[in-house]
Amino acid sequence: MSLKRALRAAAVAVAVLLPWMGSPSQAQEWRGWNIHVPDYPNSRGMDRFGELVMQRTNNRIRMRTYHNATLGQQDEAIQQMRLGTIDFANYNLSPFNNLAPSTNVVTLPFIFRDVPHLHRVMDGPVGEALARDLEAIGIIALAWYDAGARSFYTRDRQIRTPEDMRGLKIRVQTSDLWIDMMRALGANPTPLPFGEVYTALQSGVIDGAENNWPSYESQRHFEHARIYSTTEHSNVPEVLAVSRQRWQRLNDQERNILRDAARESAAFQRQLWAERERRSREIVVAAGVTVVDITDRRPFANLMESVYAKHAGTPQLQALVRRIRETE
Ligand code: BDP
Repeated sequence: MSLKRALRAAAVAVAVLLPWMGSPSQAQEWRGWNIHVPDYPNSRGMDRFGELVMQRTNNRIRMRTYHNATLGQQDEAIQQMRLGTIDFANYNLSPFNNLAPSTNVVTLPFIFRDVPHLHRVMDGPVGEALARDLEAIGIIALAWYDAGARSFYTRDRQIRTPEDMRGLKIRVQTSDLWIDMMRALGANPTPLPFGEVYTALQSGVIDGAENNWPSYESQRHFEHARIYSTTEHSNVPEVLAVSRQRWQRLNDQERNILRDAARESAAFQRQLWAERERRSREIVVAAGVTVVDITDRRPFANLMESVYAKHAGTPQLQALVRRIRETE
């Protein structure tokens, strides 16, 4: 090979390899995935995370969050992070149920006693076990976001007892645990992406769905599902995560900056969350939604034994369930 050709080949190799080597001091653009509207607590938490990282790295890591699921629905976005085409995101933990076993434990119905209990669990050893499982599939968990309690909302039927759920077509996230939970209640589970729920409610393809107050309100599901019954059957939390591919190329100082920024953004999100739950409830009530307040949830909880046995039945998962129950 002539010297000229060898030099040209070397130059091409450098041009191709440089972006992959990604030396940490080099400026980087990070794309963030988010499913929610821009003023949602999680969206504002992610924006705060991005601002803090940019400031503290002197704009070496530039972060932009794409709200409103413009980069795709949740299941696709998880795959994209694993492939390294999405760099950071806020995900609900249910879509990980079939991928990372310990996420089943925090999705289980009626597992948390209240919000302070949930925070203590997530900020302790159970949270660490979840983070290890997520890392194994390419997702680095930096902090946990609140997602409140999920309840059923329906087009026509008020839900007071499990008998009221019989035969109802209820939308769920893509997760075997959720499918079995609905079956145990006598309902007919229909997995659908979040972005399709509004139209499915409108057209009557489904009879109802389940979510927290802020999602029910901000996605305008209340326009077609006019009855909200406070079963509060799950408190599955959310993660603020970055892709392992990006993470592996950061130095220690950068990792610390990201961890601190994530922790601060989670404290901010949790504070906004509590306010937004109240406000969303007020908005839908003012819009004429019927709220069915359920005070005795035991008839629902009593039907969940088979779900616990099937989805948290291994010794490891049983140990995590025990840990959660023993957490003060
Ligand atoms: C919302 C979560 C979001 C989920 C959505 C759903 O914040 O991540 O995608 O529920 O039900 O509460 O799909």
